[in-house]
Amino acid sequence: MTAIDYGERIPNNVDLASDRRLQRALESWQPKFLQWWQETGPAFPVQNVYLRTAVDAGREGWAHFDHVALPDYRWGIFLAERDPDRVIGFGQHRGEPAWQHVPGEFRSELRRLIVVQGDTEPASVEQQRQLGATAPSLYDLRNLFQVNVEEGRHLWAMVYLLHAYFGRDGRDEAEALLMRRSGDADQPRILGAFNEPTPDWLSFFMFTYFTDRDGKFQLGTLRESGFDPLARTCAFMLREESHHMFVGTTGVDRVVERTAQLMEEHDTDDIAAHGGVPLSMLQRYLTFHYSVSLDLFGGETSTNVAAYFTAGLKGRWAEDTRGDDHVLVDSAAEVDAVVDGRCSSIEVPAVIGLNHDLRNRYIADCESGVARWNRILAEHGIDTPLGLPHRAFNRRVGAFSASHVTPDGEVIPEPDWRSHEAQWLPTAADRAHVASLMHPVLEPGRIAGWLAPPKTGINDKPFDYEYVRLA
Ligand code: BYC
Repeated sequence: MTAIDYGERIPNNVDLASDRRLQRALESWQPKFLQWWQETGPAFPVQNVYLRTAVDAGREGWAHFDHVALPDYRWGIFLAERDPDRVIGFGQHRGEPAWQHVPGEFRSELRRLIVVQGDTEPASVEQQRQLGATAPSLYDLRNLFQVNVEEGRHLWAMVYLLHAYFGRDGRDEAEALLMRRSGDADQPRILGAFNEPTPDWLSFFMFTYFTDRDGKFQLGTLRESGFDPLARTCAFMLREESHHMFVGTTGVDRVVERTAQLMEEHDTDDIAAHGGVPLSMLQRYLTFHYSVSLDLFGGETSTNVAAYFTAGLKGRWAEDTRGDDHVLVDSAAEVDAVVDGRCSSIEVPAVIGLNHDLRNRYIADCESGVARWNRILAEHGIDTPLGLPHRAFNRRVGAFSASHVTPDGEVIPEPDWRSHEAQWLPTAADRAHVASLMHPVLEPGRIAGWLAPPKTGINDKPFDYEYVRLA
């Protein structure tokens, strides 16, 4: 294993220096990346930020914290350690040595998976570009920038694979990753949720809870890949990703906490006038972000996912804990479907239903978040809990996309659904209220009035630490 060399123009632990052609190709992509970062990355000017930088791909002491000027952040290529004995864990090649090169017959599928994964990373940076200007504290501003630089690094992770293993096509795809833009009418990002705006910090916390969590689960399936460089890249990305989950989980925690405090203090549900986010509004934001994130798992039945699994390219979440044959040729599974006008399920070959399998794991994880937010509410004596809507609600992709389904899972005519939409999904008035709360609070130790301060700081620093030095 090569240690991470920060003496190189592109820090890496893949011994880039030994492959001059690849190094040159990546060095010519680097200024285009920096230009993209300049144009679409964080717009809020700061002097420097207390950031975590990866210094080792091993388990212990892998990160280093220091104040860094954002343009000087060292984006690099870090793969988790290689296990020379690793074998493919699923599909028709189960038991064969993991591939160190791209098998010719799976080239386009593998490239597609890497491109889709890669496309989400810059998209999220673009979506969050303007948030710095309304940060509720220096602590939060620092976390935003940390998430942004790491999503930028995750783009590097995918671009490395494209350049190193896919020749000319890979280099073209790497260029295209810098050309598409979140929300652009002509060149949008590939997946739906990555074209939705993230205009305020409540959306940011919901995004990092629900949408980054899709990232956790998708990366978990790619970590199982028979293509070893992809598996190793994703293993390392997942380590960074856990901080993004933390930002979402504790971000929503803190909004819920503050909402509950204001409800108690003023003895009313209607805390909008007191500078808080009312529970009903929180519920609508939660419902929106959850439902668009469910779409990110693709259709309930998919021949794409069957092909990925059978080929050994994309496994299941926690593949090695599954008590079946890991090939699934003769297995069946129940997946969600609309049957006779109702939300129900149908039996399909298991390989066709693997998006559903992954979505189920994701839903269980999301339920744990809701349970923790409800515990916070209960601690304040509030017994109107938050909840996840039915999985069929507000779907644009898959079995339910043609139906209009209530948050309770009832299929209803479209006009009825439309007449209730404002109860279920964020309204223009909700967005205007949340926007009205977004005033920057940028003195160390201070916090905006619509969320509680964090329980602990970053890397053992106190909350009032100067996490960001302003320009
Ligand atoms: N929007 O066969 P189907 C992250 C397309 S997030 C638009 O049902 P499949 C992160 C689909 O591409 C994780 N299009 O689906 C989070 C297909 O098009 P083609 C990102 C969609 O292929 C926060 C067609 O519809 N990683 O890391 O089985 C911040 C039929 O689809 C959508 C991955 O997604 C949609 N929502 O599964 C930063 C992993 N859904 O091929 C980062 C890699 C489907 O017919 N990607 N379509 O033209 C995949 O595994 C699969 O591409 C998907 C879709 C799971 C996305």
